[in-house]
Amino acid sequence: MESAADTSPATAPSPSDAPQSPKVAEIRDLILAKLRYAVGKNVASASKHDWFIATALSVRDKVVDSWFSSIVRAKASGVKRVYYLSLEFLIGRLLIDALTNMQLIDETRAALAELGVDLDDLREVEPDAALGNGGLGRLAACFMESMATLSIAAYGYGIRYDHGLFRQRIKDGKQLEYPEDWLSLGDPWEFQRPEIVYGVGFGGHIEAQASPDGEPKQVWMPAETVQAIAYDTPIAGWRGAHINTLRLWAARAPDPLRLDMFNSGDHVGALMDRVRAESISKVLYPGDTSPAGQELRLRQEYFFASASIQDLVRRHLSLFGDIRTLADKASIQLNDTHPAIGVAELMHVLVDRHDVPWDEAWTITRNTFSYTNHTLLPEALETWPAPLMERLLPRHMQIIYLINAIHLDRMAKSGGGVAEKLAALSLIDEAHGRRVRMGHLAFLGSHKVNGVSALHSELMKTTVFHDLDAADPGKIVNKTNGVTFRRWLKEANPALTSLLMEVVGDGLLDDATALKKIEPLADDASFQERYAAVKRANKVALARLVQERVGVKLNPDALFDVQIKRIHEYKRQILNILETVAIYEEIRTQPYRDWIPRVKIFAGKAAASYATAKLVIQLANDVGRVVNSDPTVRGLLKCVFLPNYNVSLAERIIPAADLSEQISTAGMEASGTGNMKLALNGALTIGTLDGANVEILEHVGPDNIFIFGLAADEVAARRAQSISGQEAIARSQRLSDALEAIGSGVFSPEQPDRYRSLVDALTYHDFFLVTADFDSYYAKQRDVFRRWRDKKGWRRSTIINTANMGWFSSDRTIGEYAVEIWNVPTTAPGRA
Ligand code: F58
Repeated sequence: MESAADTSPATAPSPSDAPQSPKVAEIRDLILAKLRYAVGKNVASASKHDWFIATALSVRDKVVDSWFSSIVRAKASGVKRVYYLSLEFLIGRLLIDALTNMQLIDETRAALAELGVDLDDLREVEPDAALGNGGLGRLAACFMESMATLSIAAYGYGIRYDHGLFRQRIKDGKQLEYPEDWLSLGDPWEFQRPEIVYGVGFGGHIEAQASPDGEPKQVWMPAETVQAIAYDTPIAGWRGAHINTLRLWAARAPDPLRLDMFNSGDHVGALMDRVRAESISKVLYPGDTSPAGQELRLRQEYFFASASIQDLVRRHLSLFGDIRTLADKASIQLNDTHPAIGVAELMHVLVDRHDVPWDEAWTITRNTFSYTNHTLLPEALETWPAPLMERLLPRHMQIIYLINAIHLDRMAKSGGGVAEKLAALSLIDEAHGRRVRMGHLAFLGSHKVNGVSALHSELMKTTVFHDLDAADPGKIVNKTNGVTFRRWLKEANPALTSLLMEVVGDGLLDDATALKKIEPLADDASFQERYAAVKRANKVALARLVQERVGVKLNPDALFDVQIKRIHEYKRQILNILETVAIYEEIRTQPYRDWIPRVKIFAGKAAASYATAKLVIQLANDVGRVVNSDPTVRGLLKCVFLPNYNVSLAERIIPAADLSEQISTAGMEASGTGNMKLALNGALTIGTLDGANVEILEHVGPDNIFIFGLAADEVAARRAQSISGQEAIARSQRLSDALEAIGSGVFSPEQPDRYRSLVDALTYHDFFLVTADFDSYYAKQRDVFRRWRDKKGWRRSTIINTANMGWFSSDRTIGEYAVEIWNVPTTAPGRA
């Protein structure tokens, strides 16, 4: 980086002759002032990163003005607050987002141009805030934006990880994980609040002390205290009318070092406590295969839940004075079970610190909390070993046991007293060595529990929450996910947005259902042409990026067939790879056929400890290497794996996609949100009847989506019969050839048995029913080809998809949470 030593004044290059709007001049001067006085650079020495910081700080000033007004308004009206607790916020970049929502993008672009700086270059230097893993974290980010847009007085609470989701590199086809370093050059959006700090206790013991009413009072004496320090990031809603706070906690030791140890010469030992404390906010998803890793993860969960609850209780008391009105003035949404320990923490605060009687405390707690479930996968439903929790959080375990005792007693008396039933209802899972079921705790401690698509919410009632639902009917409701159109339409695809706005008008981003107005143009030749031209330009841009990043040249007129998401067996990337292999074989054996040029694009990360998923990444890369370099393929098929999938890469791929792969085993994808982003941007979906695909089908109609495969009930029935793939493989020559090619080393000649384990699993233990769905998937892909050949038909379907995606705006989702779960008022977008 250039040095700041050059102290000549920061002056603008001579202004252009063109008349300037005062706003542009004002922004230019503000950026220059930030560059000089906040960054400490002048024009001559400023790097792109310096310009980015100066520009971010200039828009942040505008955000802050509106932020203060929002806070004052909420205070004056005494409105109920919403607290969104999430271990993940997958925010991505904020510069274009903030400029868009503050309606400053054109002026800032012009101001920077006067200074000889290109806004698009600055966009690229901002690191992604990758404080999340996948859909759950991105949903939290979309929700933060929509809550601000609807002027809900909301706070997001999470952890300020030093290192977000790992950076993925691909070497020799394999995933390698490197630490991600988003904070290395500072974060211009955040405000450190060193004065907002809470102690979070761990370990120790409980003392029963006498209290005036004769009941012994339980007093927790933690052995260790870690400090949680607040960092606030303002989140601007659409048109900047309302701004909310994302408050992330960093962990610090109460003492920076043990001075006695340091002075006695043990310089490393003197820092041990600090290292131990700070490890809590060091990385997102520390590996949890070791006991130490598991303990760290539980410490993360309690750390952020406790700090957040202490903070919101303090706010409530300072605003309203009476802890007993908490549920009227605060709604706490648990984003998955990760913050579920917050239920026990609030009970601890109410009962132990504020002397609220148990029953009343429980009513307040239940009325305050609600819980969103994001998965039915048994292995993803969190449980913690009871001994670990007893050691780390003794008072909370006592509270959990008491909640459980009262709950089971009630269940036994109300007729559910059969032993197996009580075992299923219990907060403690006795079958796997006494573990605390965090989903049960979240369920019991909430007044509403929701799934994230219609199908998922129904399956919650018939599977994992069956008994709890029967005991508390009506508690489970559905809130189908949504995505923010400001980011996923306007910022990601400005050209399409402009075209749509010509028809729909400026209100498109205020009311996404207005998109419906383009439907009558689905057959309009000129509109089709213009839409297709936008798509092609986006594909050219993506092809450039692919060439830069992986050195593969793509034909922008080929069908871009895209699967971008976490790599997981249930998402079945392998099904897509099998079809790629099958077509590869056919292009070679039947070269004369009228093939459609197609590019398979994969991107996604596999959890570092998930060996099978990592092998799938390697297979995609190996298949790509062979197919892309085979001259007999003549460029008719390409297969690329783009490394380091993140929000910013998604913003580049989605606008360029033609086909969206949503091919999970039915019943296993809770909702999906990539499916919504892709359909909105004019990709047609090939998918199973899973998650929100079902609702996308309902909105776009069966002619404009490619549905295949077993439905959720058929999956359950098939699994009950057998999960062997042998029969399906025997029935399908194509499938058996593709498996044979993969298993015998056609794509890994240097190690022919590399994929033997994958092929064996599909053959003998195909839990995700890849083989059962293969033929139907293959046939559906041929329907895709047929539609692609019918250019007008394809374009028509594309337009109909975009036209009908308005319902999938996260503004709609948040509006439903506000009315049916939180009971808070909303305001039309853009009005405070
Ligand atoms: C996702 N879950 C669901 N979990 O898979 C997806 O269907 C849904 O659309 C989305 O939530 C939003 O509701 C998800 O992203 C995780 O990343 C887990 C975090 C904890 C470790 C295991 C993965």
